[in-house]
Amino acid sequence: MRQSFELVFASSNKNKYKEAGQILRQFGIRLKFYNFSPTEIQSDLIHKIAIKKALDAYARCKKPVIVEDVGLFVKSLGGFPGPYSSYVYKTIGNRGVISLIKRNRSAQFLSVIAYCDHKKRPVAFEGITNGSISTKPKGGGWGYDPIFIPKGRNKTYGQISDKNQISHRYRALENFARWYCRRQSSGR
Ligand code: ITT
Repeated sequence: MRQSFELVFASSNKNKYKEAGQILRQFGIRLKFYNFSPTEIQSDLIHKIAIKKALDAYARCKKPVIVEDVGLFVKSLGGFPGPYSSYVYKTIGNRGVISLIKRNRSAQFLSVIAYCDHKKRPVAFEGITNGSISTKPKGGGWGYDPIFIPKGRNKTYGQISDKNQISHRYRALENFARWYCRRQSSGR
């Protein structure tokens, strides 16, 4: 019989938790939500931010925990908003991002999942989905979903029903889950 594991997902964003829960269920991992507002460090590296978030989250919840940091990188804006995606979403929002793009609409969503336990040596896993930014917001979803069109599609994340099978989050969590399940099975 397949083993089942339980882990804490620490975030201030329930949408991320819901998607992560659906994705990890396929790998036999159940998630519990831990409401946590990270003090985000100023860094241009999503990996660094995720590692720091994981250490802070473990210090608070004292249980094996995963966190996620995400950046939306627009090529013609030199990678902006990247590590500032959360702030940019809260301030100028989707229409603001669209208004900045004058030429090449290529973009990339990067997710870094970081795991931390009592060893306090966080491990990070990356997932990337390439795509482009739409000319206007379309569909539902949350965050940047209405403006991100994954490569090979002509609809935004907010218009498709299989986001969780192709998203940056899915790819990072798949990498994490393979590592985690192997590690749990080997009893380390
Ligand atoms: P944390 O508390 O976990 O940090 P957050 O919402 O601040 O939650 P991030 O910094 O990781 O999350 O995300 C940066 C921004 O990107 C933020 O505005 C999110 O809403 C948005 N975002 C992240 N993943 C997304 C997705 O799958 N679809 C649409 N927008 C997303």
